[in-house]
Amino acid sequence: MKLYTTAVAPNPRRVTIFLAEKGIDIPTVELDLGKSENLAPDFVAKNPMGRVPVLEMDDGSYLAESIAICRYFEEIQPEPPLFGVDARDKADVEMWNRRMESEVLGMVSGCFRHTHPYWADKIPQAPEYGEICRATLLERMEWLNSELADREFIAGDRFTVADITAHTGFTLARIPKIRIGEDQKNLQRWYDGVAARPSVSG
Ligand SMILES: N[C@@H](CCC(=O)N[C@@H](CS)C(=O)NCC(=O)O)C(=O)O
Repeated sequence: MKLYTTAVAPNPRRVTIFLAEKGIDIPTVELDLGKSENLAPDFVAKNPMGRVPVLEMDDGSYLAESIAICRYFEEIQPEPPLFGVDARDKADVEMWNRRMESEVLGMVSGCFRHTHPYWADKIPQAPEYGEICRATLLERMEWLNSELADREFIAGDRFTVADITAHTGFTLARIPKIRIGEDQKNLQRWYDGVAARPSVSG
């Protein structure tokens, strides 16, 4: 197997953090998104979306989408469980991971893509939409801060893929200058705790 990735980009980081939590080490191929290597015909043949990450299987087939790749590794190596442990817990992790995708990573990404000069010559930008994403994220941060008052992690008392999704979102948020508020102590405590994990800091 081989992972096509970009070390600093949030979606590939979701997979590399996930793999590090599992103790799985596979070869990687680094793509430079700044040079649009993801849009080169040989890469688009692997993933028609032209996006990283992509997992190349031993049979020569390809699997894209961060969470699909994480799911695959969860199935072939269940320990430690990062998608939940029983029917209810798995459903809770699914719910929280989806929320973190749409309400955190999605909003950060929308703000970054539609307001930052990096994207100006790459995509059609709608700055007003980017600012709506920023405002939505700020509301979601208030909500998450209150959710985290009585539990350690996003989906409960165990570290899961939902923490990985949310954390990569908040890390990316620093680029469009969205910071956890000084009064958002629970969110900051959670962020710092995840940042200190070897899978994230290493
Ligand atoms: N839903 C996809 C999103 C993948 C994605 O957006 N990857 C970004 C890097 S974080 C990318 O390849 N961007 C390049 C581009 O948009 O040109 C996933 O979860 O893997």
